Amino acid sequence: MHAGQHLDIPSELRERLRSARSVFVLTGAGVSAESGVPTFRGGGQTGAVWKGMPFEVISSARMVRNNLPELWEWFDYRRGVLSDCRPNPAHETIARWQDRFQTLTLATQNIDGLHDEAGSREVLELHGNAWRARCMSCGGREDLRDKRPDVRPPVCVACGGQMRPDVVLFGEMLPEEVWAIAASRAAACDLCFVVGTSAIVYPAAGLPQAALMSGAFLVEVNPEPTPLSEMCDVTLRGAAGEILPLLDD
Ligand code: BJW
Ligand code: ZN
Repeated sequence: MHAGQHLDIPSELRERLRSARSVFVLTGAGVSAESGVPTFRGGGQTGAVWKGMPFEVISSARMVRNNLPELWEWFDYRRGVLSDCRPNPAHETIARWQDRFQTLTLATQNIDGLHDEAGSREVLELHGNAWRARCMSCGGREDLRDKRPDVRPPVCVACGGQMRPDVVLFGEMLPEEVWAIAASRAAACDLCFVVGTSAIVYPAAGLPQAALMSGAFLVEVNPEPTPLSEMCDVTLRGAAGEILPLLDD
């Protein structure tokens, strides 16, 4: 029996879903857990250590400077895992919400591209995308599916420069424009969902707090409590792929 099937959706949330005009959704690794993508900090399968290095070490700005080949090895491995993963009912429900609400903003910390694959448009990818490379000389971006997998680091077609994974590592700034849109939409929404994130990595974890401060109704979907749980109007404990479809009934 699935946890979500026993879950009662509070009537106030049903009412908010009916009346909401601007909905903001922040997702994290947990939304892709049921697709088989490992999370970082728990919740089933985790990918927190690789070759004896915690991911905070390997996924850090320092690795770009000190060991770019190993950083590529890590991300090539991760894409290998991702290539077998497909969107789950949580991604699909969020994609349907584009047609349900007047404004739907989806900001994700995930780099797996699964929201896009589920049909979400204009996904705000706060931490980049594992399927893209970025030139360290000219800033040009390329899809890795179009590049030779045996040349590492990949070489930029525009300028011949070395490329790096187009992801935001610890100690790096988030893409400025993506962040600006996410921050302003969070502050303008009336209903905010926080789905499958441990909510400890900043600045992303500040978005639901910005929504709350602007008067939004805050809903968390996560099997485990997080630092945000106490601030939420509703916490739905369970797997995103089971709970989110219940909100469409
Ligand atoms: C389910 C489920 C199911 C399971 N259904 N749910 C303030 C204090 C101290 C430090 C900082 C600070 N502000 C900023 C920092 C530094 C740092 C930071 O936040 N550190 C914290 C750990 C404290 N932030 C940064 O460095 C950021 N940049 C920045 O701040 O720039 C300014 C600056 C520049 C220079 C110097 C200082 C500041 C950048 C952060 C980039 C994060 N990048 C990563 C790696 C990306 C590449 C890669 O994939 O390798 O992004 S870290 C990793 O964590 C990844 C994730 O996007 C991110 C968030 O993790 P997420 O998604 O929440 O996953 P988990 O695994 O933590 O949680 C999964 C959840 O799902 C759990 O809650 C489960 O219960 C749940 N779950 N199954 C629903 N079926
Ligand atoms: Zn270039």
